[in-house]
Amino acid sequence: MTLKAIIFDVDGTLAETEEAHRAAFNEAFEAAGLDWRWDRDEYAELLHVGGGRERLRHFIDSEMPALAPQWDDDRVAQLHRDKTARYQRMVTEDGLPLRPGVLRLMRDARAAGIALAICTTTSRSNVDALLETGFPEGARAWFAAIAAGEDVTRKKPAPDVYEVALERLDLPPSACLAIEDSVIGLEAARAAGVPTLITPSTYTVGEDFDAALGVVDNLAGVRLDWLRELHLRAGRASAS
Ligand code: XBP
Ligand code: MG
Repeated sequence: MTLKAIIFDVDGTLAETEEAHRAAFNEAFEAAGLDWRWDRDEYAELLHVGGGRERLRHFIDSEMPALAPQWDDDRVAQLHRDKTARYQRMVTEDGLPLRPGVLRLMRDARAAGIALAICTTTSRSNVDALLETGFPEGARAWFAAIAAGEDVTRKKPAPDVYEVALERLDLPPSACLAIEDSVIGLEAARAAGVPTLITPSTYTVGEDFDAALGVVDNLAGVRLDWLRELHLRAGRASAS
């Protein structure tokens, strides 16, 4: 089937956002008078839980179960809201550069009539913050569909957020290609039937991407013709 849409993951794929997320978590912990601090190694482990609120819940339940009764879901959500505000301030005030090749590939796809979509476990407001700072003005209109964390109850690796994006695009999964940076993103896209190219981020390099269509260091060298060919081959392979 012809390639009709490219679905981009956000965190780790459009930009190396996770250090800002980690810093925002640690700032929120400090502001709340908590002595929790996540270092890089611990955060790399925690990233296997998709969604910051879910990640916090998992951390409390697994690392400090004795405290869990004091941390109901509302309290976790409140702490996560503060983290989100801090993250957005970092993105809008400091800016976060897009990864190499992202903008060019998007422009080439648009020029070729291929739709763009976004599929992420982070919040819609975090996506907007990145769209407003890292992208040219008006880039929000480039995307035929945006599916974010609040659109689903089950986050990646569940396929739900991809299913929402496909519904909004009104396309079958075989007409799309996902670009992800992580194994949980790959699992989510594949579970929704979307062939996936991986561009590992600093946090996910070294994960097992055997199930991906391909793995590239970044999108700088990725040409649209090559992507179309990759997608076509995936279609032929699944038909045979
Ligand atoms: C990666 C995630 C997100 C971010 C933090 O999202 O799992 O949870 O780590 O964002 P993506 P929130 O699907 O874009 O790779 O704290 O807003 O959840
Ligand atoms: Mg990601």
